[in-house]
Order: sequence, then C-alpha cells, then structure tokens
Amino acid sequence: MPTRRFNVLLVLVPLLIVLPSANAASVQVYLHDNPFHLQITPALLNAAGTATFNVTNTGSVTHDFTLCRRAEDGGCARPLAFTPLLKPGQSVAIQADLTPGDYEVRCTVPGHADGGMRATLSVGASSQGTPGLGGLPFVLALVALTGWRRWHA
Ligand SMILES: [Cu+2]
Repeated sequence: MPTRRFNVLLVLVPLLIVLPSANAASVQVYLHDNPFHLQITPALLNAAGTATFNVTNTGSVTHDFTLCRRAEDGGCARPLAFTPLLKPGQSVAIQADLTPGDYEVRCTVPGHADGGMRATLSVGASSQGTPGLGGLPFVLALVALTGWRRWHA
C-alpha cells in the first residue's frame, strides 16, 4: 500500500514543479495631458512574471505607451512592449514578461515624455509566484515524507 501511495506522489510531484507561475500582475496605466502625466498603478511589482498593462488615454490628444529596461542614459533604446497611438478615450491591453529590475515607461510622442509622460516601474525579486502550494519547500517535504514511508513500511 505505501508503494501505491508513492506512485501517486511520483506523478503529483513533477506536476507541481511544472505548474506555471501563479504570478500574473495587472497594471493600470492612464495617459493624462492636462497636465502631461503618465499614471501607473502599481509602480512596484513584488515579483517577476508576466504583467498585463491596461492602458487608457484619458487625454485630449493621441498618446502611446512604451516599456523598456531602464538604460544608463535614461533612454528607451530597446522597447519590450508598446501600444499603437491611442486616440482620446481609447484603451488597449498589452503584456510583457518582466524580470527583476527597473523599467522606464513613457509616451513616445515627441515632447510628451519630457513634459511629464514618463515613470519608473520597479520589479522586485520576491519569490512570490513561484510554483503553487509553497513551492520548493512543499515539494521537498513531500519527497521526504514519501521516502520515509517507503523505507519504514
Ligand atoms: Cu503622449
């Protein structure tokens, strides 16, 4: 009987390991132009993973939203995600895979970022969002328990 239980766990443990990360952040972005302002909520994510940016142009002229790794010179040379130009009132959702670090978010319409349509998004290195049910410690505990039962049956 302990052997059958061991077999069940042999199937369950790899499943727990390959289950996708539960971390899927949702970020709200509002593009304002009276005055120019890029509002991002939250501006700090605890853990890396896939983030969905729900971008709304609340302004009176067209804007866009671009995300890139923060560069030494403050520039945005390698965008990781961006929207098309959004008309006033228009919304769009885009996704990006984020690793820990600082990101620059901005509107790329000339003059807008310097006018205030830029912000920093920080992504932390918390272990939140790694495999479910407590992650590695849980798996190790299962393996230890299973091994103990097997050898003491
Ligand atoms: Cu703009």
